[in-house]
Amino acid sequence: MANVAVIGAQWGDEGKGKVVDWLASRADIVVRFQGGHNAGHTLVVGNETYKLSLLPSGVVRGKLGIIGNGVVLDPQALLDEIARVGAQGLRVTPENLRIAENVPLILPLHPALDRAREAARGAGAIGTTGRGIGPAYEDKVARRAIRLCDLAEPETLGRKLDELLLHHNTLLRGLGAPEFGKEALLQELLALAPRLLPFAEPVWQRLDEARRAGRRVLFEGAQAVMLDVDHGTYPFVTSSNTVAGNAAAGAGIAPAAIGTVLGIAKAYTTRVGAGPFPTELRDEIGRRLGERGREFGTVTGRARRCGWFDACLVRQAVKVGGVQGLALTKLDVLDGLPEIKVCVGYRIEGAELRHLPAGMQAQAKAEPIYETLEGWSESTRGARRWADLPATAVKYVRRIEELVEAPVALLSTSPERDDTIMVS
Ligand code: 2SA
Ligand code: MG
Repeated sequence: MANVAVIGAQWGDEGKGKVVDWLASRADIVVRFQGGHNAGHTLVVGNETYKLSLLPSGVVRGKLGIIGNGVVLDPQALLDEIARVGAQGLRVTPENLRIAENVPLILPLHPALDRAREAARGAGAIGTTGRGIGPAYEDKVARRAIRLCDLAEPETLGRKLDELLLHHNTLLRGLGAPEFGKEALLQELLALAPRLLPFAEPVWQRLDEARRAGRRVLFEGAQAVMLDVDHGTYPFVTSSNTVAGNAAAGAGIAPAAIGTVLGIAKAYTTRVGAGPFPTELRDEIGRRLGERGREFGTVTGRARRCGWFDACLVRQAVKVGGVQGLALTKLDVLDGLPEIKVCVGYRIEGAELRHLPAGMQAQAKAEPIYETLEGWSESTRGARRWADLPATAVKYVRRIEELVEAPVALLSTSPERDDTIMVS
């Protein structure tokens, strides 16, 4: 197997954790290249359920995990997560986890700003995870971020904290939120340094060596294409590029090394947080999808909004995200529905479109154009062979392939890793 990048093709929570876990058994190294602890990947391994936010999923399967420079790293959240999985019997040490020395850090002032801004937005809130992701990326781009390597240089740290606090305290004051003092932050970071620095290294070197040795790398995306800061439903997006192209920049490796790009999509659609969602169902069917699919956020526990599969949007995600094949998950949640709708385009003020335009108002007004397919009464849960699926379920999958213009390469029929069908 060549290298593979896995990205979400909708608004997140497509079941990337399981598919990454399935692929991790065939890889040597698993790399996170964007996002932070706003991600929530659930892995079911036998009787253990691991909820990972920052750790690359491969560590659960004894693979080397790498956190790339494209991630924003909350040191305390990482240490907490390491302690949490440690209590489940999984040891994370510098032997199985390496972190890019140039990764920007999330400090306590980032979630404080994130939450104060969300509160100030009131009804116009984005519905962020409140983890400080946006403010941390802002600091990175503004060239004032504190990076992991700075923990080894107390002088640099002091100087950068001055600049950072000047900026943040001005903003926090304006929002009526408590300000931060330098000394406490400095001491906190210096105390974390000896626990974090053993993980730090120029990971690009390790990846280069791995490439030359023919070792297989799996790039694990977080969030999804429709939450991409450029290509998503802006401003209702996260603050990183979630498309496969960012795997190269966010890890420090050649674009050609990314390999095959697999997009993950649920057999229906969900979204957490605010923003346009043309196929959202605010009715009994929407509630049924949420219940049967257990649609609650891994990180925040928020209930997810549910709706029909939007083939128009996934097709767009396939194009901009560089997706070569799809893994379709949670097909079983549709079991027992007499008919199933699929969105094939939008009607916006009388015009019919085959893509979602970028304007906020246009996106909010987009009404789905549906195609109706026949459902199935049989259970598809746990199916492991294509031949085990009812004919109408096969038809549904085949129609999705046509509409999104990408083949369905994998079909996942339960959270268990082995309940996966390779589609040929
Ligand atoms: P942020 O916190 O700045 O990244 O939020 C901006 C938008 O991005 C959405 N977002 C997500 N959507 C789905 N899943 C995510 N991760 C968790 C999970 C979510 C949870 O995997 O379960 O536990 O609630 C995720 N992370 C960010 C977010 O909802 C905003 O719309
Ligand atoms: Mg998730």
